[in-house]
Amino acid sequence: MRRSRYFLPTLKENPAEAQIVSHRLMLRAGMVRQSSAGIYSWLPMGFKVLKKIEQIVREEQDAIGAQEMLMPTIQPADLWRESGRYDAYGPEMLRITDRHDRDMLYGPTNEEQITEIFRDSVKSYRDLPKNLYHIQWKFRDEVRPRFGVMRGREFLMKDAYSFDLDFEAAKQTYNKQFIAYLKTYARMGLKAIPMKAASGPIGGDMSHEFLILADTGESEIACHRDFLDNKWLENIAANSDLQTVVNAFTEKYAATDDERDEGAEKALGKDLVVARGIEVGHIFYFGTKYSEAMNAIVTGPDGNDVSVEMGSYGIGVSRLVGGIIEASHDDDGIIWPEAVAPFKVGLINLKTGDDACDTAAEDFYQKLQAANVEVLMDDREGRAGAKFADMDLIGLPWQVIIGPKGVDKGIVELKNRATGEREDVSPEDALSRLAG
Ligand code: 5CA
Repeated sequence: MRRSRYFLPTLKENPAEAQIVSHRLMLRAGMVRQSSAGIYSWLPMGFKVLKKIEQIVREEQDAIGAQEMLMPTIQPADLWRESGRYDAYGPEMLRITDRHDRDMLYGPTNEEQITEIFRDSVKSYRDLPKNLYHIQWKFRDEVRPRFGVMRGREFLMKDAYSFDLDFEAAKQTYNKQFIAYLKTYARMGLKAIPMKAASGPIGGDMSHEFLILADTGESEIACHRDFLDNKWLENIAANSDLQTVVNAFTEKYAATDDERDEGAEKALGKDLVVARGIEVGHIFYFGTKYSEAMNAIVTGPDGNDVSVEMGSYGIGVSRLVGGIIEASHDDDGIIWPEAVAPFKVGLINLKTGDDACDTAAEDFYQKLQAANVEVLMDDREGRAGAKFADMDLIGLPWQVIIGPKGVDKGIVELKNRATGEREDVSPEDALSRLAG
C-alpha cells in the first residue's frame, strides 16, 4: 500500500477526549473515529488489525472443533421472554419496535438465539456434542462507555456456545475452550491470566475471566506471582492432558474484584500480586439454565429426555485491539506484535522526488509485495522527521529507510520498532530477512 493513497488520517496532537493511551493512540494512528458515545467507525488500518485478531480467534476455535456460523444482530424479544432475561436485562439492552409493533432488540449476547436454533434441529444424544460460534457485533447500552473501544456500546465479540449430554462432557468442552483461550492470547503476544469470576447476568456456576494486566485496566485483581512468569506457563502447557493443564492454572490463586479471598491472599504473603487488569474473555458453564427454560431437550441413550448441558465462551475482539496497545506501546506510539500488525513493514522513502531514492524504494516495495510481505510505503513528500514520527506512531514491526546517502552506498536502514535497533544492510539482506 502506498501511503500517498491510503486513508490513514494520523493526528499530531493528543485528542482531548481520550483518557487512556490505547484510545489516544488509536485516534492518533487513524484507526478509528467515534460516531457517538461508545460507537466507532473502523478506518482501514484499524479494520485490518481487527480482522487479524478475528482470524487468530477463528483459527483457535476451529482447532478445537467449534463451527463458525453467523446469527443476526437483531433478535425478537419473545425469545428472551422464554428465558426470563427480557425483563432481567435492564436498560443495558437496546429495545426496538418494528413497523408491526413487534418488540425486537439489538443482541447483547446470543444464548437464547442459539438455544432456539439447537432445539429445533437436534433431538438425539447421538448428535452431541456441538460447539457453535459466531463473530458478530453486539450492543450494550453501557452506563459509562469509555476508553474508546475498550468499553464500547457497540463492540465485536466472538461468542461460542456448547451443547453436551452430561456434566463430564460439558467440563471437557469447557477445558478445551479454556486452553484454546490461552493459545489465542499467546498468539497475539499477550499474557492473559484466567481468574475465577462471578458469572453475572449470563448465570451459571463455573466461570473464568481472562485478564491481561495493565495499569489502565478497569478491575482490580489479585493473583499468585507465578502467573507473571512465562516459564512456569510453558512448562505445564508442554505435554500434559487437558485437565492437568486447567488444574495447574486454576489451583493457583487468581481472582477478580468480587471473588477475592482475604484468607488466601494473606497466606500468599510475598507471592501475592495486586494489579489492574483488562478482561479480554469470559467463559461460562451454566448447565441446564437455558435448556430447561427453553426446552432444549434430547433423547438420551436410555430413551429418556435430557436437558442439554450448556456453556458460553466470549472473547472481546474489538476490545483486544485496545488491550494489545495498552500492553505494547512506548512514548512514540504503538508497537504491534507481528501476528496482528496491519503491515509487517513500513518503507520510508526519505526523499520522494529524487530519482535514485524513488527507484530504490519502488524496487524494494515491488519485491516485498512479490514475496507476499505486507508493506506500507511512505511515498509522500515531506520532512524526514515527520515521516519517522508518523511511522513510529503507527507501530509497524519493521521499518526500512531508504535515503540518498544509503542509495549511493547500496544500503538501506532496517529498524526494529520494538527494540529501536537500527542496522545498515544491503537491500537483498533486508529483503531476505523480512520475507523469512
Ligand atoms: N455470552 C457470554 C459469553 S459468549 C458473554 O456475553 N460474556 S461477556 O459478557 O463476558 O462478554 C464477553 C467479552 O466481551 C468480555 O470478556 C469482554 O472482553 C467483551 N466485552 C464485554 N462488554 C464489552 C464492551 N462494552 N465493550 C467492549 N468489549 C466488551
